[in-house]
Amino acid sequence: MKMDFRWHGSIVENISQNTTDLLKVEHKESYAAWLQYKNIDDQTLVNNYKQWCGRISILGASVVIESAKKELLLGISSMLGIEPDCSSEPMQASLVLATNASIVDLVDVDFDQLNDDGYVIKTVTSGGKNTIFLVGKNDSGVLYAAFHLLRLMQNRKNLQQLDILENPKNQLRMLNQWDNMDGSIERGYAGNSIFYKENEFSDELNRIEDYARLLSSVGINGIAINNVNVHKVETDLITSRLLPKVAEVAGIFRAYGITTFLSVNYASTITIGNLSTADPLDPKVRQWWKDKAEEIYSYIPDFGGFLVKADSEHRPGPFTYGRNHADGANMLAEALQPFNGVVLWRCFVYNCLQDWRDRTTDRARAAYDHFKPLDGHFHDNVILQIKNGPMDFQVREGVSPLFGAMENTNQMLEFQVTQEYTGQQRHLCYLVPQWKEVLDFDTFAKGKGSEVKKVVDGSLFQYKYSGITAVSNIGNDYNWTGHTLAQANLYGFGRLTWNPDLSAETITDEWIGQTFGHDELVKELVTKMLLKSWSIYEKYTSPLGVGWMVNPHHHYGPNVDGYEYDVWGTYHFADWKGIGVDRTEKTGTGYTSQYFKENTDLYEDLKTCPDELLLFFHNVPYTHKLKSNVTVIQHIYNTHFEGVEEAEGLVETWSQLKEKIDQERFEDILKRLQEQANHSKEWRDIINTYFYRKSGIKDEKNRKIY
Ligand code: GCV
Repeated sequence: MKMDFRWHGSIVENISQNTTDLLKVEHKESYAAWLQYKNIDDQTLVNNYKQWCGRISILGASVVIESAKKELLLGISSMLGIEPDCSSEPMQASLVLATNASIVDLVDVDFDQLNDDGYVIKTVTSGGKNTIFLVGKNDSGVLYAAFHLLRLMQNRKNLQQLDILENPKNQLRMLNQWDNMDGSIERGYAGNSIFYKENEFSDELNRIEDYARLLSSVGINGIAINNVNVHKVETDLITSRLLPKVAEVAGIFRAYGITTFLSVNYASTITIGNLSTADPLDPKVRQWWKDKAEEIYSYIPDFGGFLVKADSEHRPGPFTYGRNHADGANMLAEALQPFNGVVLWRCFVYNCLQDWRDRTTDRARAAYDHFKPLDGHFHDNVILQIKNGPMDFQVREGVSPLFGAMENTNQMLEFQVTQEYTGQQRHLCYLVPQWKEVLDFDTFAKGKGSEVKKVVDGSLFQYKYSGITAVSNIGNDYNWTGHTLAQANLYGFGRLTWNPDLSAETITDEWIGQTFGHDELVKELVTKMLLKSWSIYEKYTSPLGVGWMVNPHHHYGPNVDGYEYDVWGTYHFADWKGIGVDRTEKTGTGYTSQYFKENTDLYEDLKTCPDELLLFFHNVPYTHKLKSNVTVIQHIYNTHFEGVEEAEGLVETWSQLKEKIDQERFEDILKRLQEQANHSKEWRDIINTYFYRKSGIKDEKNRKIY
């Protein structure tokens, strides 16, 4: 069936009807996320923008440049109601798109300052004629420049005197899908996979294209399209049965400057290769992977490489054969090397069945203990992918001490945009402020000023490959992310991978302007809600860095003793005397010694350890006084009461915007905030009651604790 429909004001004809098309019509604001391209109603501004956007010249031809053109035409026609003329003649144009190679004589720019994917946006006035040049170092740079211009227009910025030069700070800016081929998503909270359905690829390719647009608009340039837990069916992704489909998806992403990667089963040689071993030193195994790489590249010549979870949570790995992780990673690296592919080797390696009663073992130590001794042993096309914290994406935990600890091994950082432990997109938890803290954390690896962001942008140790990746938070829900405000996490992640120095305020402001428009009250209140939300969530869930008090397995809702692998006792070591994990060198697990001295000293000493991480590093009596002069137990009570009040405050604040937001998004968000406020009471009551019973100490303010 054919239909016509409006995509935000511009008429798009003859598009065959499928689910995605209907989503775009029926849920247009929710679906469009931050690429709303709403009609601009300020006529002066429209007239001003029209002088730049009426005649576009495009120099160069490639699928990526074609995407830039498509996006500009869509954005301009939607916002300004005009259909620009397009040509390849720069002299007559008001907007010129080009790579620097094709434009070098026309615009006065020092192109040597541009790195791969970088771009210049410059307004040039000559002979009474004004032109905006969008010039990329490469084709992706042109696309990023187009998205940048559209961002400026969506944010109603003046285009009169643009002189912008942007280079991405990180070379690899990736997302990891934890999508399974049965259509489910591990830790997915926004419906099912947009990639797979019933163990086949989805045929809704235009949904994947819209995802690519969203990602490219914030600078993402790589994606691993299947879960790191690779089951039998996904092991087949690297076989001739499914590679044509992978290639089709890779083609969609390629047009948006995004390289496709696959998560692979370390034991593929056994599962699909008819070998009896996956020993990385076995010549037959090595040859199998070399042949396999060649086959993959025959389908996808620019394939990015493999993402691997090995020897972790029951996944196979080199330990089975008495080999180490350098042996495992290097075997794959060797196979990918002739094609310039890379291995993203995860450091989330730990023994999930370890005995916690022995207080010298500590899951937090595991990544460093396994990998630090291997520094310098990995091939230069291996990148170690390290979670931001040593445990697992908790509401708050220390920063992984592995960052900066391996001078001779490429490293990249892994965040989790999907809100596994942070409210599962039913609660509002804007993670940009948390990620900023991690990126700005000073490792002291080369003295003061050795922040994590400088480790993972490769500049501290001149890594050949490095970057930032994250677990995505999208699914096939009509608004992509379940909670509409969780779109801000995806946006913010992308923007931070492009430039970790952007402030949370800038990112938030940009996102709100594009997503909800420019009403002052909307800006003020949504900014407040987003920027406070991590702290609110932390208050009613996880005090002082203790972490993990969630229901086992699904990780939603309060359960103080809920750590699933903790068959041996409690994770937080709370008893009648006190609470917290002693990770000190002196009396605990020795984890603090994995940091460089400045941080070891900071965390080791109770007097200097920051309150918000106190229970992550120390076991203290409930009566221990925090720097705020409040006791630990009183802090637990206070923050849980405050957290509920503040969660209720979110509902009130949002309610003030009823007349200013379209009905669907207003109500969707309101419902989620109401659920959050109710659920926060359950958290408060369960946690306060638990610690009241454990400690026997009353709330000083005599509030009701059950
Ligand atoms: C993909 C945590 C999650 C798992 C996830 C794992 C990982 O343990 O709960 O769902 O598995 O991290 O990052 O590999």
